[in-house]
Amino acid sequence: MRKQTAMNRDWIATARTLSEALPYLQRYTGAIVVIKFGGHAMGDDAEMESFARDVVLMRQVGVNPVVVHGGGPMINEMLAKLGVQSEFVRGKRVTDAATVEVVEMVLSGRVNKRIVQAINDQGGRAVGLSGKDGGLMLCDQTDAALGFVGTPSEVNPRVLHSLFEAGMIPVVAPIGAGHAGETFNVNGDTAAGAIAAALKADRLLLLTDVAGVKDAGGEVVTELSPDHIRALTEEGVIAGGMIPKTETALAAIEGGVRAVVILDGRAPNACLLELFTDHGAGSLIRA
Ligand code: X2W
Repeated sequence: MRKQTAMNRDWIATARTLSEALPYLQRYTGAIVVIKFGGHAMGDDAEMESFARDVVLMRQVGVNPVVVHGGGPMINEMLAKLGVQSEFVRGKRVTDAATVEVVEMVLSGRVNKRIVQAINDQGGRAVGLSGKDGGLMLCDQTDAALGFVGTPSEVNPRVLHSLFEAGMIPVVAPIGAGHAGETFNVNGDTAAGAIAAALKADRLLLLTDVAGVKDAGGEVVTELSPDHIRALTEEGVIAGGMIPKTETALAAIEGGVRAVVILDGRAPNACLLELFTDHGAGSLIRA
């Protein structure tokens, strides 16, 4: 039943919000937005549902979203169950032959299909794939000491364009193929950056579990240039887990991505706030 008595003001605000979104909806029609959805940003079923709704809404208003996911915590859990030891060197998992089998199983199987299902449950049409499918992401070994960890050397986004044309939402697991048939474990941020660059994406959204890039006083910086990022890194203000994110952002911009946003994926409707409101979210990085 339509109610026009109580709560009148809330409905008026809802309509105004939609109206105010018009210029943003127009700006992003046909845009390619790559969303890196990290394992730490995934949260519980309610948070997954909220993320999926945002992605489906993007697609509904004419954006071409691509989800590139991680799943580090889920890999850790499975390795622990199987009694396989695992360690990280500079943010990358040392990956032997036994580990890469588990990584592929968890990322391309469990995590990828959970996201696909969540998007489909919201009325979207998601297609799960990894860097192996359609020759999407070929890799070289990053460093012999890391084993089967790959650095993308060739990204062929044709399969993604076919999915856009069919109205589908690609959901990509960060697994790459080697030139000699190897399977490579690729850091999720690295994979998202390489795919965004190959697509010359309008936006790369790096969803994490922190609010953005912080300055020396601990305040989130809402807009930064690559030079500003380099200065904050030299000063040691950008440190730890933020370094791979900002490195990915710089490489993506260098590769032709228009802008990168580092934002908290657990915040409600983080992607919509960033794309479709004046407020924005997190830290926007552009040249
Ligand atoms: C990552 C891939 C998953 C990932 C790993 O094995 O954990 C490497 O470290 P998050 O959730 O985005 O951290 N690969 C080489 O990146 O997951």
